[in-house]
Parts: sequence; C-alpha cells; structure tokens
Amino acid sequence: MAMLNFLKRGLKKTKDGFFGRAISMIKGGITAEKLEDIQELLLLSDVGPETSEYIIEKMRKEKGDPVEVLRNTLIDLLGIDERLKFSQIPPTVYTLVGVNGSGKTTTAGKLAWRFKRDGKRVILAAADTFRAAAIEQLKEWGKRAGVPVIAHQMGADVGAVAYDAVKHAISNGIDLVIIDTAGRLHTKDNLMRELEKIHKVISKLSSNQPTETLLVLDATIGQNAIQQARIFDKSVGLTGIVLTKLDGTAKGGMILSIKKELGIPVKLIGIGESVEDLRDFDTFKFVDALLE
Ligand SMILES: Nc1nc2c(ncn2[C@@H]2O[C@H](COP(=O)(O)OP(=O)(O)OP(=O)(O)O)[C@@H](O)[C@H]2O)c(=O)[nH]1
Ligand SMILES: [Mg+2]
Repeated sequence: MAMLNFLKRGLKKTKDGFFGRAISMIKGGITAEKLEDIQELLLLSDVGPETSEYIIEKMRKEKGDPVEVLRNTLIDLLGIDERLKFSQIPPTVYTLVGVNGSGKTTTAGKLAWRFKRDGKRVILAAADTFRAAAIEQLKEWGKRAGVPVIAHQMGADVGAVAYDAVKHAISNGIDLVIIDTAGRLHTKDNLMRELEKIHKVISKLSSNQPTETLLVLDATIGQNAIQQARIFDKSVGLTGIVLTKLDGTAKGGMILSIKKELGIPVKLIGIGESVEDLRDFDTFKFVDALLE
C-alpha cells in the first residue's frame, strides 16, 4: 500500500495529464468521439503516434469494461518487468550512461544507498573526470550512502578509474561497483568510444562485465528519449533503462513506447531527488498507480 501511494505521488503529473482524464471519459462507455479525444491526450502525454494508435485500436475492438481494456493494454505494452541482475561471481558492476543532466550521479547515489541498506558491500567509481565538481558531487553521495568512492584527479583517464574500482572490489570482497560516467551527447563518436573503453578495461579484469549497462533517461524529454536510447544501445549495448524525473513531468506516457520500440526493459524509475526516490520498475504497480 505504501508503495502504491508513493508511486501515485510520483506519477501525479502524468496521471493528471492523461490517465485520470481518460478514465473519467471512458467510464460511461466508449464512443468514436471519446476515442478521438483520448488519442489526442495520448499524443499530448508523449505516448508516441504508433503506440497511441495501438492503444486506441485495442479500445475500439476489445469488448468488456473499457477501464479493464485500457489496463490490459498498458500491461501488455509495458511487458513483464525485469529486475537488476547480479553477477554470479562478485563483484557485480553497473555502469550508468546518458546525456548531460539526465540523473546519472543521483541514480548512482540512490543505488548505493539502497544496496548498502540491504547489507551489500558497495563502492562508487567516479568515472566522470571532466569536471572537479562531478567528482565532489559523487563523494557527497558516497557520504550520504555511507559507501567509499574510488576517484582520481580531474581529467584522469576514465578507463583507469574503472580499472582501479573493479580491481579494488575484487581484492576487497566488494559485492557491487557502481560506475558514474560523464554526460555525453549521443552524437559525439569520441565520447561514445570512451564508454567502450571503460567496458573493455573492466571486462579484462572480470569476464561477463559489466553486469548491467544502464541508460539513464530524463522522462521530461518525452519521445526524444527513444532516439537517444537507440544510439547508446548501438554503441555500448544497453541492458536496461533508468527513467528519471517522472515526478516532474506530464510526459510519463513515453514509458509506454520504450519496450515496444526498443525492446529494452525499464528497470528502475526515479520519482524525486531524495535517496529513497528510486524504485524497481514494477509493471502492475505502475499501471495501478496510473489508473486508480
Ligand atoms: N525531480 C527529480 N529530479 C531528479 C531525479 N533524478 C535526478 N534529478 C535531478 O536532476 C539533476 C541532475 O542530476 P544529476 O544526477 O547530476 O545528473 P547527471 O546525469 O549526473 O548530470 P551530468 O553529470 O552533468 O551529466 C539534479 O538536480 C537531480 O537532483 C528524479 O527522479 N526526480
Ligand atoms: Mg553526473
């Protein structure tokens, strides 16, 4: 129950922008006119044209309670949720990638806090060496979470930071290494190659690494996120998506087209700025929060 209320609060804007309105419209039954209005609302919530069409078609064709039809369609689009993976042989390594300001460092900190609370031995790695402030920001998160931060100087080679962190983890029985990287434009080849380098370095130390390469996406950019994800996936091979700032947008509908268009699971959602505001993505709870 607590989880549902928490999610409802985080998804309020998206709910008010579309789902709440759609539900009050369809409760009394569906008409062609209502479907047109709903389609417009779907597009406004950045659900994307193809996915909007798919939802409207389902609602036109399927018989039964329209709210249930909508619920089943959303569940179908979001698919079965997937959890973060752990490596059989420690350490588990998560690399966080994404464009500037998407929420990578915040997500790294929240993850460290959560797994530390769960009794795991966690370290953070400051592989954003572009700005001194970025290293400081991660160190702050390290303090908040109570976990060590492996960092070099500003301008240091990011491969060397990742190498040190994973090596330290192997020699010290650390369960989880979370690597924070610099924000980069997905259109800049040299920066994308830097990420490949991080992966090359850690896969040399430990096979099957990294365990997860997570693209941190800012939900407020709506449908633009799809193109961003495609390019990151092509370059570094993503295992999952973290959708942040869902609390700050009415465009949360974009989550519905991610799985369908990219086939990459959303594994975590961020719905606020504090340590606790990051949750595993759970399809059923998510849909309940939007529709109830
Ligand atoms: N409301 C809200 N704000 C968030 C969330 N996640 C991150 N933020 C905020 O977004 C801003 C950018 O977050 P960072 O974690 O610094 O982003 P980043 O990707 O590391 O940024 P760069 O390192 O500059 O590329 C900060 O002000 C965060 O507090 C979220 O889920 N909800
Ligand atoms: Mg950062």
